[in-house]
Amino acid sequence: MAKKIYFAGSIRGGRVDAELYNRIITYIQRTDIVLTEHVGKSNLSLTEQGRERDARIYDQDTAWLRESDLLIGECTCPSLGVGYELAYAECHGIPCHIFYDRTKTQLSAMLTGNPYFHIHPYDHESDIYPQLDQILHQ
Ligand code: 6IA
Repeated sequence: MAKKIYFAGSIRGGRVDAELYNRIITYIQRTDIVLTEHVGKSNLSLTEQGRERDARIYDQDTAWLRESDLLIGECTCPSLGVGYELAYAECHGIPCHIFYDRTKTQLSAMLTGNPYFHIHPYDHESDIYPQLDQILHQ
């Protein structure tokens, strides 16, 4: 059965990897359901639009997190929101897989130091997809 995947990637933390997110999301969608397809879109509005609108984003995203089977995060570009989502997922027992490009960044010790998280450092984007196959089809 298709899994529900919460894909987490930086939005206000910076959109330098947005195209990579989109490729990962498209790959996952070949077999499974991505609840957060918007994270890979190129035309996202990054500007703050008030606490009320952000409250709707928070409510929707935390509801999706609670119903997801798995969180897959691309964490090369640091993001406070993604860090929060990882901690939220851990609190709700959602398995979390974290990818990051080790040639570009070092991950926070708060992630690599937590044995709850499955950490997948990679050197090339092409390393990501076989690992996704294993995660999604185990
Ligand atoms: O702190 P950041 O903005 O980098 O946090 C990014 C993470 O928070 C992502 O993994 C998203 O799941 C979540 N997130 C942050 N902003 C939004 C958002 N903004 N919409 C949905 N999820 C968000 C509005 C864009 C919308 C018009 C599509």
